[in-house]
Amino acid sequence: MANRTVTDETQPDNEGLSDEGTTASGKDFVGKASSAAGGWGALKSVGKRILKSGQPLTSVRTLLKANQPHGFDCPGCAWGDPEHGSSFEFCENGVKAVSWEATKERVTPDFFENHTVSDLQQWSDYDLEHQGRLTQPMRYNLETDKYEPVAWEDAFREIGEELNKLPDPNLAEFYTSGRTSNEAAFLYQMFIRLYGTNNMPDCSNMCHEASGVALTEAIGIGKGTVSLEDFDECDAIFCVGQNPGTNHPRMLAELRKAVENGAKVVVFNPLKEKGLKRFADPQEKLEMIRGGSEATSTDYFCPRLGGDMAIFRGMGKIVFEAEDRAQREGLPAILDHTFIADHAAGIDEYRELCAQTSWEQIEDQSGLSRDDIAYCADIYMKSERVIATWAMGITQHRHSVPTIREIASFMLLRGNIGKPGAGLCPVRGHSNVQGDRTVGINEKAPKPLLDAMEKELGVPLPREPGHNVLHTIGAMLEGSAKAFVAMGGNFARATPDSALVAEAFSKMPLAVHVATKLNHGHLMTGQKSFILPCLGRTEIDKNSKGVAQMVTVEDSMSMVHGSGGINLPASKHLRSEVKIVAGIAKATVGSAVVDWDALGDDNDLIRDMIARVLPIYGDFNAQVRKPRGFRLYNGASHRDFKTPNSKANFTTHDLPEQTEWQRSQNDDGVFVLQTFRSHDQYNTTVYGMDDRYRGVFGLRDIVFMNPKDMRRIGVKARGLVDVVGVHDDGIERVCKGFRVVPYDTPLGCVAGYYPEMNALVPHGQFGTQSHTPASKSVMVRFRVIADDDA
Ligand SMILES: Nc1nc2c(c(=O)[nH]1)N[C@H]1C(S)=C(S)[C@@H](COP(=O)(O)OP(=O)(O)OC[C@H]3O[C@@H](n4cnc5c(=O)[nH]c(N)nc54)[C@H](O)[C@@H]3O)O[C@H]1N2
Ligand SMILES: Nc1nc2c(c(=O)[nH]1)N[C@H]1C(S)=C(S)[C@@H](COP(=O)(O)OP(=O)(O)OC[C@H]3O[C@@H](n4cnc5c(=O)[nH]c(N)nc54)[C@H](O)[C@@H]3O)O[C@H]1N2
Ligand SMILES: [Mo]
Repeated sequence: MANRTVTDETQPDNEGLSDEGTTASGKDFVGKASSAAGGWGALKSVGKRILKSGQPLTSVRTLLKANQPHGFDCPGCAWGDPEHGSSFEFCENGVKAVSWEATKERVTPDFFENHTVSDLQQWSDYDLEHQGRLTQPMRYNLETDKYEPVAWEDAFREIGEELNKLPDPNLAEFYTSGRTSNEAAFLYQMFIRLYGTNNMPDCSNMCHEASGVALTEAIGIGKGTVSLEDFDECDAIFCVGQNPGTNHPRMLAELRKAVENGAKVVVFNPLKEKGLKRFADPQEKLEMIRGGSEATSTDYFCPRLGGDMAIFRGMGKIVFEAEDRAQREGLPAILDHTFIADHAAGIDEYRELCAQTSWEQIEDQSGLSRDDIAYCADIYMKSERVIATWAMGITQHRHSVPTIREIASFMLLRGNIGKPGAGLCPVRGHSNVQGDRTVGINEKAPKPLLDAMEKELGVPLPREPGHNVLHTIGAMLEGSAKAFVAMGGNFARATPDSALVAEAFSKMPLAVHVATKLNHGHLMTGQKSFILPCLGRTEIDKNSKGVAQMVTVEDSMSMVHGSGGINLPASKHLRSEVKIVAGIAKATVGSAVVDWDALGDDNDLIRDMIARVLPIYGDFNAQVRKPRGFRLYNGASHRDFKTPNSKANFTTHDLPEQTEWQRSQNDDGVFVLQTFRSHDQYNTTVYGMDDRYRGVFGLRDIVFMNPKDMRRIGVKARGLVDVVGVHDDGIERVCKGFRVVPYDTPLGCVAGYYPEMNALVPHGQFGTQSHTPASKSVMVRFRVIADDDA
């Protein structure tokens, strides 16, 4: 079977782009893209990063401890750690995340004395975070428009007083970003529930919520089923809607190994992401010397935005047709009938859905031909063990839940769940986003968790579901939200309609940010605002008895690891997230039910409590002290499906009547925009202005567009446009002054960077069931300001 890469007329190959703009004028932001991910480019970037941190020795020492049995868990991503790592796993992403935290730059009270908040609001995301680590708790003074130092205990007392003034606890919103450890998150949700609300918006609502919802329905657990070892044993991987070269670089080693082992790696991605083509592993010394690189995929297809559900439906059709043929001709079965009979429900309805879906609809939504889809289905049918992986390219559409149900159904057909070398793998984003959910950061937590919490605490807790991110935005915009507390993150910049959200923040009576670095969210000050600086994961955290404290996190493969810092804290005033939560909680709900001082001083006590409430943690304190931790029980990976009917369920969703791409075709000049990450950012943290793998340098206000579309709207390379939102809710959305970059993206599909483009993402367009903002299918049009780089 020859390998395929789709490069037809609608999808011109953009390798030619590399030759553009190599002269050195300020305007030439399109340059030579790397030919493979990793390699010397990555090493060079790492070297620069380490020098830039100002603490080269500390940085190197710190890196050697990343993801090692006795080090800290790398805050870079949620990819799993190998069982027998010898030296540290090199990863450009990890280096950036670690040196970002280990910088020698500091944001001291003097800094705030020298700059008003209104001043700082004019700074870029990049400039703000590059000022370095926050050093002292600060309180906003409305009169001077400056942040001023405040003692920890005063901050806690005032925050408690403000929260207790609210007539209804449901007027407060408690956000969590996914770096927060299990211990801090558990304490935080306990405090929030004792305070009286389930308003727990978290970054997961904007991220893998759709995976959680879809997989819970399909297989009874909202998590992936694979472990890292499965990648060594698989025959095929479908890698869909993700860019691991940038966002989970350690995954490239697995993809590459799979290709070397003879497995097929099939990619569906509208863009030809470098890392999904070739990877030079900086850990392979010989290869580095020879300048070689190896393939990370065998077959690459570029569907239209939002077209993946149609592809999987099409492949399902082909599989059923092949099964019918096999039965007619007395050939071996294609479906895994034993698995389906023993473990699955609803195949007849799914077969019917597949039969009813027309090829015309499948080809139009996906942009792939029936032939191409049949080719992929053939790979699936010839493989005994198949893994499907995905990330934001799948989860940030209106029909994300149906799409993930479709992927799961397709995998069930041949029993590809719960056997070695096979399974589902939603690749999580933040390093502990999965763990935060497991320990109770959930606005609609399952009843058993709430029952167990009540039993542990001996008091009733609120049962009404609380706010997710979109509900919180709604409450802010209508003015009913009166307090906002953030455990990390950058809510105001990460959320859709960021311009509106920013405005709403200024009316908020109380805003509290627990953070490591300054960001725009902190500058959208309400009447009372606090910045509470915390220790980062790389830093030593000692309790009052001088005993070093460890925290724990859970990766995408349900592995729970310990993480203990090794660097000295950035400032002697910093406190751990655990201690900060305990401080706010004590000042707000008092210590009658929970001894916050004791828990805040000993993470072992928190872990004991977690294990009492959530028995899956077993003897948590003992297990987590084993090298590399332990795996939480994952029923689906043992074919123990914890669904109401105890079966894995096939989907019952129709394809969307129209995808956004199809809708955009009704109106000349309307495009579908995906908002994604450059190679030099971590969500709202902008490390630098380059996107090396895509060949873009020194600029982020850009739009990637197919050259044919550029001709259609009358703009040349580097032309200047305003990007205007097309959404019929009467709100004007515009991003002004963006440069157009010709790029190999399907016709009608454009791309740009988040968070800059969040002003265009409408909060009213979100995933059915998941409430995830549809930030990969935003309808826009263009106003051409200058047709070339004038
Ligand atoms: N360095 C770095 N690492 C990170 C992060 C970071 O910002 N920087 N963020 C972390 C977080 S929180 C997360 S959630 C993950 C995000 O990891 P990713 O999901 O890889 O992140 P995105 O940059 O949003 O990339 C989306 C990818 O999906 C493709 N895509 C978009 N729409 C579609 C579609 O409709 N169909 C298909 N098939 N593909 C599509 C895009 O072309 C792009 O390659 O990474 C984590 N790791
Ligand atoms: N348009 C668009 N919007 C998106 C996305 C998209 O693809 N497109 N992706 C979405 C996704 S997947 C996600 S996960 C969200 C991310 O949303 P968030 O998680 O809210 O955002 P981050 O940018 O990761 O947060 C960065 C801030 O976290 C703080 N921080 C860093 N480390 C720590 C720590 O150890 N402790 C504490 N307390 N604070 C810390 C720092 O102050 C830093 O400024 O954005 C979402 N928004
Ligand atoms: Mo994420």
